[in-house]
Amino acid sequence: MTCKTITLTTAIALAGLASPGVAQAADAAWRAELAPLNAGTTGTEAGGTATLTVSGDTLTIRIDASGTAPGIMHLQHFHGFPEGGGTSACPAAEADSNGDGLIDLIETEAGAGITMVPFHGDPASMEIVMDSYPVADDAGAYVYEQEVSLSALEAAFAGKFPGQKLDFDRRVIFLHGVPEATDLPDSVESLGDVPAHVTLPIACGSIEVAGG
Ligand SMILES: [Cu+2]
Repeated sequence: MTCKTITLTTAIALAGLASPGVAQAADAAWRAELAPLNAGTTGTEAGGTATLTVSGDTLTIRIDASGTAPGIMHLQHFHGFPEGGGTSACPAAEADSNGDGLIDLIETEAGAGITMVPFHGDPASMEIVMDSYPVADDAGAYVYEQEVSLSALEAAFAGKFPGQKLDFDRRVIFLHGVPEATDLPDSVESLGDVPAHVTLPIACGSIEVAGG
């Protein structure tokens, strides 16, 4: 009787170790609550929720956005510091270093770092200028969901930012973009020759490990 009980217990323990389903369910997840930026110019409270979920080699990126300018494409990325181990922060009002009333992309760099991984149709390409970012519907909302190979993204990321790992919980997510007709002062800076209305930050959130 005693012998039989031990055998049964051992069998259950081994089954638990061998079950791939258990390991998959325990994979990692992160979350960011996106709060509005430059709402005085956008005229809306852009924001939403982003989740990053890893299951095996699949990273699923999902962003539920609302309050964004309707009918236009919205660039979205995680930003971070390309060197060192610093943790990015979303900009506060003081980030408006030139005092023009707007926090432009360049003004976010001191606290948040630079554009790192694009959330469009092919994140592992690491190409920032693409036309496959999400387009907001007539109500100013969109849902972006993209699966990407985690190992491919890690390799591409390490190639572009040597010595850096994805380290999601040190990064922030930005949503960008206001209509072309938006009256922006000339002092609003952008990246390269990308127009300022395309890169103007409209929401930001810190990525944090999701509970559970
Ligand atoms: Cu960005």
